This record gives sequence, C-alpha cells and structure tokens, in this order.
Amino acid sequence: NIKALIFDVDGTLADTERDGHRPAFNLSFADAGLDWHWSPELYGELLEVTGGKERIAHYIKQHCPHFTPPDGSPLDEFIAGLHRAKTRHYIELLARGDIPLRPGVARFLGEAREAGLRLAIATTTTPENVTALLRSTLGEASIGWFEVIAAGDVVPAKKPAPDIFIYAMAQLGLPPEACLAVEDSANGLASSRASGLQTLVTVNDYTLDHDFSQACAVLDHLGEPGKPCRVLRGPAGL
Ligand code: XBP
Ligand code: MG
Repeated sequence: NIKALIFDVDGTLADTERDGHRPAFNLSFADAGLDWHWSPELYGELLEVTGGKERIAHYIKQHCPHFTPPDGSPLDEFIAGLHRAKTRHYIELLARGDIPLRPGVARFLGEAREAGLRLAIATTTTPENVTALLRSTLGEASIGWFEVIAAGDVVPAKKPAPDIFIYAMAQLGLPPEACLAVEDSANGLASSRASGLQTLVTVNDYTLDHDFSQACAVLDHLGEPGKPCRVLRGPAGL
C-alpha cells in the first residue's frame, strides 16, 4: 500500500554535509575575510540546527555574540549574503564531481521507479542545491523523476518541524499511510514522524549516535550488489 517514497537529501542521498556543505561554509567565511573555521567536530554540533542561514545565526550567538558585520549591514542581511556565497561554493563543488551519491541510492531509486513508486523530496536545503546534486550524480533527466521537490524556505518552519513533509504529501495528494520517508538524522526523523510518516533511516558518520528509536528500520546504507547493507536495527524478518 506504499505509493510514494519521500527522500531527505543531505546525508541521505549523499554525504553532502561532509563533502559539500561544511567546506562551502568555510570557503564563504574566508571570502568575507572572517577567521571563522568550522571543524568536523564543531560542524557535528552545529548540525543540530537545520538550515544554513539558521546554522550561521546559531554559531554567531554561541561563539561570537558580540559580532557585528564588518560592512555595517544588518546581521540578517549579512548572514543571507554569506549563505548565498556558501551556496555558490557548494554548487561549484558539486559541478566538479566531488560529491558522489551514497551506496545503494541509485539502485534503490531505479528499482522504486521500476516498481511504479512515486518519488518526492523533502529537505531543508535550497531547491538549487537539490537539482545541482541530482544533475551532477544521476544526470539532468533525474530531476524529472521526482514529482515534488519540497525544499528550503517554502515552509516557514524547517525540520524538526513536520511542515516540509506535510507540504510534500499535500503536493503528492497522498496521506502518510501511503508514503515512506527516508532520512539520516534525528532532526529529519522527528520531522517525518511528526508528519505521520513511517521512516527508514540510513546513518552516516555525523548521525551514527542519534536516537532512531522511532524509525521502522535503521541501515548503514541502502546497499547494492557487492556492497550489502548492515541492518543496525530492523523490524523482525528484515
Ligand atoms: C540538512 C541541513 C541543511 C544543510 C545546508 O538537513 O541541515 O541545512 O546543512 O543547507 P536535512 P542550506 O538533511 O534534515 O534536510 O545551507 O542550503 O540551508
Ligand atoms: Mg539529512
């Protein structure tokens, strides 16, 4: 009775946080002449806040509360500018082919399409980051495989709020019982569960220790020929 799969992007389709977002944030800080540097450890903590602009604002509050933009602009405008530069760097990294899909993602999408399942995306990142990732990994045509690309600021409250999944299901015209979410993080899982969705989790290095007790199964990755996945926690029979 599952008719559609709704995929998270960052950390689920690819290790974008590790290979793309963190380096891109740091490049944008250097461009702006800031001496900020987000190490992998610090970035792991900052990931608690979803959304790039929200993450920068959180960092400033926590680590440099007296910061004022060097160009005298209002803080939210300065953050938005940094984030635009970060998105440019991110898309450049993608275009260089530096960010591959995670194991099993291409296989799983292909088999889902063959089985007639509808595909959608629910993410906090920007729409242009989603299409750039699909273009650089699966090719231009793959953008059309996804009936709905629900992304970024289209809803006011980002994950862990359920809004983006609710929006994606409304666009699909399907209730939660007819869909399965695929996620990688506790924030993502909280969002999908709060929207009523059963959720399959594939973990990555940043999310290995998160609490996934609300997931229907937890895998290390989706698995493909020659690279079987490990079931970290699954329903009986999996
Ligand atoms: C992903 C995120 C995003 C990215 C950056 O969360 O938290 O903020 O790190 O994206 P999820 P932008 O996988 O749960 O959707 O900088 O484009 O906002
Ligand atoms: Mg994610």
